[in-house]
Amino acid sequence: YGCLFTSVTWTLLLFLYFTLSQESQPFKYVPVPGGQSFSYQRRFQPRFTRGPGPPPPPEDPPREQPHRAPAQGRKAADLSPEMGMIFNEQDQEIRDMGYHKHAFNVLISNRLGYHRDLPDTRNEKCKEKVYPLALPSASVVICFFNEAFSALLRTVHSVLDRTPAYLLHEIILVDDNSELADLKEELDTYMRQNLPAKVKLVRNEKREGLIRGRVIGASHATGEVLVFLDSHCEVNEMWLQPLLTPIKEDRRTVVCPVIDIISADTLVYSPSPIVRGGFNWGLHFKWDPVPLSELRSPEGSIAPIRSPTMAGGLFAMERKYFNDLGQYDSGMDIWGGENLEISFRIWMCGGQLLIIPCSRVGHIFRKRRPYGSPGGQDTMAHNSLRLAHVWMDEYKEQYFALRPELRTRSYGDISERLAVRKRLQCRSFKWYLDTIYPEMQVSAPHNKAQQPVFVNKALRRPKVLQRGRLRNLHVDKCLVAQGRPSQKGGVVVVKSCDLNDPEQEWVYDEEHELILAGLLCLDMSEIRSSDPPRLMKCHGSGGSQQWTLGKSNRLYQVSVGQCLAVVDPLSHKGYVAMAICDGSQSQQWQLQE
Ligand code: LR7
Ligand code: MN
Repeated sequence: YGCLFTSVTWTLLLFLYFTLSQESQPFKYVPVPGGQSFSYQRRFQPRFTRGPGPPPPPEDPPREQPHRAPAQGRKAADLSPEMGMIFNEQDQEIRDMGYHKHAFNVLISNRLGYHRDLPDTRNEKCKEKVYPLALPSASVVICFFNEAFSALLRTVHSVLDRTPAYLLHEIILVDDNSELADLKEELDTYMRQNLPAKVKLVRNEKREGLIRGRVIGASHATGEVLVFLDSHCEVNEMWLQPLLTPIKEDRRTVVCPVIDIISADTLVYSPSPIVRGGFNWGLHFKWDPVPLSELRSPEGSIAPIRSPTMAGGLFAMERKYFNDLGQYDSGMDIWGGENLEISFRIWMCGGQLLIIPCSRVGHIFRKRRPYGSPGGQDTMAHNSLRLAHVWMDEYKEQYFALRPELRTRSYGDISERLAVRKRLQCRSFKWYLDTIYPEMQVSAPHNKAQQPVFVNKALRRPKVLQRGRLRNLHVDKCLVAQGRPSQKGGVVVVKSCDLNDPEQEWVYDEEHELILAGLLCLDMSEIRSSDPPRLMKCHGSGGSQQWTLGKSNRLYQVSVGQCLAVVDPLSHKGYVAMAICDGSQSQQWQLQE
């Protein structure tokens, strides 16, 4: 995997004109930064003097979102880094509320519309593969709770757009009693006016959580195969046939696509490495490298891979087999644990779980989980406890060793699940570990839905594009650390430029990071975009540390959608802040030797 260089174009959007400057958009495979706690602040909007200089930014986009954006024909990888540009307070509101309610950039999601082209991330060899025409039909089940409308609709339309109609029996949307007022009506209207009858909607009278939600969805389905998707996915070219084929060959096969990464900050779609599912003794899912023994088949890198576990959200399974195998544990609440439970059950009770490299589906890896459980319970612990007691035999002690406080915690009635295990004459957990997951060893618990990561990521050093002083042209001063450049969390200010001071030297690299004095990265909190930028440890995953230094000398922050400005050019304090890009003098920067 190298970098993908985008070409210089003028792109016409129905409602936005963007100039794309010549820029490389490197693909990234990095973990989501750890979940931060969130506090919402009303944005402080600094005022700026407006000088002559370059023309103002493009006109405000019309506020009405067209149902069908003209994004077709463009590759998602070609998305302008300025897709999230804030033009006015309304944009600001959509962006900030979007991060608050959904933990990703809803402004960009809305601007993309409900259809877009995606880069075809499959291995070239996949394109030569032929699949049988006669395949079982699919019922796609999508549960959602408070989903961003544009993300939900892009999920639905990507399925309609990229699935042969004869294979798509239906799409079943399960609204898990969402609380967002507009969502209900908006969806009703949209479904009536724009969606075919094969898209159905089931509404839960009360919040059930994604586990019972899927069981409810499945109970309404009539297709031969169930395909589960999260409500913020986009399926890629030829995604379904490679999933249905192994199920047709063996009904006890459960299959997962490769889960590509849709960036929460930029909505850029990029390929995931081929990894497989594992877990640790804290009962958290994790990605593992594929052992060489799995790669020995004649098909090589595109052959299905046996996976000890699944991530949970995206998989296909024969509908009757789903029912025979005991659906899900309906005693599990809201979120968590069901993915390991069904994975253990599949392997231990005579099935197999495969990852299919030629099937690709993108998923928005959000900054954090944007919802809780109704009573604030730790449903992950409750659900994990149930699965440990039903499936893990003596190995549940490994879990209790890490979570001693759960040893005596009640977990409800599991007799129905024990009966499932008995009825299916399932094997022991020891057999599963020995045979399916021999790599398993004791390791530290891992915490959240992680993006797949390339193993050699740490070895990669981003190439330097430019280095020098970062001079504000209006005040003719340079951007420096207010204190020491090595101080994490320190703010930056403008001071007199000193060509001999190494602490004033910035490096701009191909990851679009700005690194001061070879130490820390210029970082902008996505959540509190009213805070000034700070110097933080470089995390290499774009977003809060992704800047574009492009045309018209502006310094644009990708996840905030604004430009760096000197707050009060007449003041000697030299404070800087993010502000709506208006081309004014105080926003003009040059990185020069
Ligand atoms: O109460 C709820 N009701 C719901 O309907 C809570 C959630 N949901 C919906 C929600 O809107 C979404 O569509 O259920 C779906 C999954 O919830 P997410 O997106 O909050 O979950 P996640 O992506 O953070 O977590 C992963 O692990 C979960 C464990 O319970 C589920 O199995 C998710 O489906 C799963 N997602 C994936 O596997 C995508 C790839 C992530 C990785 C790695
Ligand atoms: Mn998800």
